[in-house]
Amino acid sequence: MLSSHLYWFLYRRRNKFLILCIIIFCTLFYFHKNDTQQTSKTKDQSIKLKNIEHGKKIRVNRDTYSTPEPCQGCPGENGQGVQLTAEESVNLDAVMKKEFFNLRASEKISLWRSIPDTRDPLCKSVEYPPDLPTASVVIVFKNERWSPVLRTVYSVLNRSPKHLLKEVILVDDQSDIEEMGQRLDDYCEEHFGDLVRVLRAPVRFGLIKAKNYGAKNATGDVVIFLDAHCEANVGWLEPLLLRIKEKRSAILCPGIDMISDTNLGYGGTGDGSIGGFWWSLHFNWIPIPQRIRDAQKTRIEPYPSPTMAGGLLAAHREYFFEIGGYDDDMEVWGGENLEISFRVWMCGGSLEFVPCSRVGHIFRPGHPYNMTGAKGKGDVHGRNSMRLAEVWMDDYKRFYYMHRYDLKGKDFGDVEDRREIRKRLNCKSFKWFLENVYPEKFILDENVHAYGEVRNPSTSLCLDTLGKDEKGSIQLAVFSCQNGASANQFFSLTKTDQLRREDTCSLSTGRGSDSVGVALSQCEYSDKNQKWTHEKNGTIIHHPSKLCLDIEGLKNNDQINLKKCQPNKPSQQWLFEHYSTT
Ligand code: LR7
Ligand code: MN
Repeated sequence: MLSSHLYWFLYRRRNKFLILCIIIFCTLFYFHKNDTQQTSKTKDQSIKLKNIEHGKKIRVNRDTYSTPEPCQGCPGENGQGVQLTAEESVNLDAVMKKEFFNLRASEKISLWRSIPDTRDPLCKSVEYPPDLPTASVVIVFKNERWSPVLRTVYSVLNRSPKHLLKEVILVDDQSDIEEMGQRLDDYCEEHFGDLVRVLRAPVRFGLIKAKNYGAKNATGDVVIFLDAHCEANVGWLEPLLLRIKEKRSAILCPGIDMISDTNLGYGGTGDGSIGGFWWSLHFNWIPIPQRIRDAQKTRIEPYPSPTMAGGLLAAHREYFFEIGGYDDDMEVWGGENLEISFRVWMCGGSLEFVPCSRVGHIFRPGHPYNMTGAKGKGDVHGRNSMRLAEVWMDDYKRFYYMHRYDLKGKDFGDVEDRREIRKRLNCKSFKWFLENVYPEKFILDENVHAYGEVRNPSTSLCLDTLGKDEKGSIQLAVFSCQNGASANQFFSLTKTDQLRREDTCSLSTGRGSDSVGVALSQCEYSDKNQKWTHEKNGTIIHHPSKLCLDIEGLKNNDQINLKKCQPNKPSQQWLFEHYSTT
């Protein structure tokens, strides 16, 4: 229309003045348009992605965090858990056994759903600079199902500013699930163009090598790993990128929210914890120590953590490889999270939790894939952990082998390349890590009077936890002494007079009577009920009660008692495996 009028005017040369006006008008219009583009990038940069099954058509707008069109009445909206009908629940057990989460509930939820904003309210007013580094999100998967994987992808696309998200890379680690084959390629191509790439592992890599593979193919400044059953929350990306912009050598974890494996409800978890570890080289959560809280200027700034859970992290891509990526010879699952944690700290970087970044994860009680590696003879976590202990833990690896006596002398492959990294980067010792990064960690044979197994010589029975989970309070028992082959029999008598294990302390479970049980529960330095001494006459006395550990009449698996002290009674005689000389 406009051009035909223009033509008409020009053709007729009716009025030079009019032409001049048009030129001026066009120039003004051009500059005005450029100006508005600068101030509101949103319009031009939004990308139209097609419908996402279930629910209404939604235009996926990657520029803003704006909540999408609500899928009114759809199951699971606002992060609600999903109730299945009786019909839908038929044989649900079999589904749960195979997938380890409620696939049917997941399939009822839109691939793009709203979830509650679980951030600290303070996070909402943080302003981020526009020139943050870009991110590649790498999601590896083995036998993961369509709906959680695509929901992960959509949450990332929808909740990341477009100019900061370089790409999403899906690495299929040889899944056996048909829908994740060609159908996934086609879907991604049709809906996301080159924004989401699917890479196929040529052989089964295991998640550790698969993550390396994904990161090697990434092109963003920052690489972010997510498990394939996550949901990124509002504003999750910017705080990670900002921190990496400030500190290239910081490896960052978002706060991890809980997505229920049974009904897919999305729940916040708060920020009460940092990552620790057991000497068995399993990850655990510990309460944030006061020293860390004190060092924070505001409660929403990133804070250091000794270790991480593993799956969800952001790192400067080049830095990630400079410090050695992941150990490519670790198989299938496990150990890489502690390995990278120790390594980043010891080699001059830091590991931090970023409270304003929140991502949900489906916690599953099992794995929908084979956990057997080619080399680990089935025990992939054991072998992977051996590799990390051998490279990073110096003499402290003894505590790992105390737990895994069976692995002593077993093959853990070649670790020369990994030791080379440690040399090249001039990394600090594991002792430095314990003293400076994780001073809360109890070291089983330091600052103790005695340690090791606690034997009654007349019966050759030893104090024993019987392998019970020490997360809760458990009764202390006795069992035939294993001569160091069982971590269940390892105790330390500390210089602060606690008779303790790695994380729990002994205390009496009653008062006054002449046969009182002994439990292991959370250590409290100020709790007098946790005070014990080992006397020269061989007894072990519980202080507040003045009663002695007594094994009279006990056999394997019986609970130990406290009785009135009688120093000459053989059932009250105890010997620790080692006595400290210092
Ligand atoms: O052989 C495999 N190949 C894979 O690609 C095995 C698994 N995988 C994929 C899998 O499909 C998934 O997407 O790897 C990802 C992680 O596997 P999960 O989800 O079965 O593992 P997890 O959640 O039980 O494991 C945690 O510990 C692992 C140890 O190796 C990894 O570090 C996981 O990434 C990690 N997950 C988290 O930390 C999520 C947050 C948990 C918390 C708190
Ligand atoms: Mn997971």
